[in-house]
Amino acid sequence: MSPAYGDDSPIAALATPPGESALALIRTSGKDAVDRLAAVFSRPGALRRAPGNTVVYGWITGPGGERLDQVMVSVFRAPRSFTGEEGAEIACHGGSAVIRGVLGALRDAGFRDALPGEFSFRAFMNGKLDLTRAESVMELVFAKTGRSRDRALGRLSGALEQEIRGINALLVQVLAGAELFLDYSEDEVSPGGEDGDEAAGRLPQRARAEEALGRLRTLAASYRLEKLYREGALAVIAGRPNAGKSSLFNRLLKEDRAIVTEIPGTTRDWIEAWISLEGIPLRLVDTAGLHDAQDPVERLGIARTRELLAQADLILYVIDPSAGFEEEVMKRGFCPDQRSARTPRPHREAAVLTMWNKADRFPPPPDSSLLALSAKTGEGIPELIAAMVAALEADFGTAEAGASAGLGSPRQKELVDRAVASLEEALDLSDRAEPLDLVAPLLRDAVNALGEITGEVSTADILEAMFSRFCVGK
Ligand SMILES: Nc1nc2c(ncn2[C@@H]2O[C@H](COP(=O)(O)OP(=O)(O)O)[C@@H](O)[C@H]2O)c(=O)[nH]1
Ligand SMILES: [Mg+2]
Repeated sequence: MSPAYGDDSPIAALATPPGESALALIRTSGKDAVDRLAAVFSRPGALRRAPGNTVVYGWITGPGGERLDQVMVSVFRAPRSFTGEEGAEIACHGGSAVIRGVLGALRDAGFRDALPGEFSFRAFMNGKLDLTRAESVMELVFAKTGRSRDRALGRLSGALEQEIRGINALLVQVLAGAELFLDYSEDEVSPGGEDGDEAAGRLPQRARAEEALGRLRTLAASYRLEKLYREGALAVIAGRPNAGKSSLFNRLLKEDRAIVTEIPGTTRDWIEAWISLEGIPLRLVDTAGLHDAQDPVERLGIARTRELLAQADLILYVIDPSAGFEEEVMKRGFCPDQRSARTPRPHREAAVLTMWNKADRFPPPPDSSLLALSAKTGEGIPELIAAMVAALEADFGTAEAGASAGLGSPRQKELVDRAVASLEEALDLSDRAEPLDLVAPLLRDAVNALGEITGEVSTADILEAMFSRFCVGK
């Protein structure tokens, strides 16, 4: 039978990337993990006696007692460990033969290979982490910028969990009030009697329900911005050949990555790189110039440019004033050629920043509203960066002042949306004086949705689907 989440066998996994490095970390967890490890350790007594949170030096040994590697073992005793179980972390040398050897010895000692996310799964099952914190661990692994990391750390330290639990506490009070009222009216008030419609129309503690709804909506609204920090945005540099797109790409990257020449059509395939735009992870793409190309390779490049433009969150449109359509630009405020970029936007409007490049040699007219810059000298680049940040914030939203809690995964967003919808319907029914026994189940559903976010209410399927997306060793 294949191993499953939730069995309690001792597990082991490499937690660092495979390959050559100074050190590698191999994690173990499970009942009697330290004793088992002692069976393949040069100083079994020292290891068995080691208290929690101490480090023991020694050798991992093979089946014939031969030395496999010199290691440091950190010992953890239940419940004071990441998983809540007994465990040991082996810092060995980071070579593939060493790692294979140590993992082999662990298998001989009765450890099985951990499933993806199984350490976090056990931490959750043992009450060490709620689901929002468990998810933030994976966010931390993938965080691309300092700000992405800070957002994930806020969730790891429980900012989102607390907010969800706070909102849930409000809703539980509202629900309890409604249910009490229902019980009371069943027992004490004769149906259809004088007091019969008391049970209708009035949601006890309505103000609390409204406060909960407001806080849930704030959380839902945080999602796009959080997603921006987590996954980043796509910015595509476009414009006619020779406008200076590759020069701008290199300038923003602070590196000579793309080839720059005075020959039009130099960039044929697109080039991309991730940059941190004041903490926003940005996938920046340099593209082939847009024009009526005859060369088949160039035409394919242009087709790709159009595909990228269709997906972009931000389009940086570079105008070349030396190419002789300054007047048009001046009059209309944008390049006539911009329309030939024919940016199909299936999902949403991408923000377009149009810039006047080569301002070092061709100063823009005084009344021009375009961003003037020089990719060559760097003049105007800080202003461009500020405009890019502003455009993305206008699109994705800015963090509400003081709001530390934000949503960190699509799973959380779906559940908050479900809670908002149920709560809105509950309030609507109560406004229309519908009976409370129609309102109460909706409140209950909102409470359940919030319970699923933290994991208080969850099923094996949901947990498995979630943790199996994690890295092995986490
Ligand atoms: N004077 C000046 N020349 C520039 C500037 N930006 C690019 N160029 C020049 O314009 C030519 C085309 O630049 P490139 O970045 O390859 O343009 P692309 O075809 O749009 O990628 C090169 O000779 C660059 O040195 C600028 O800001 N000022
Ligand atoms: Mg180029």
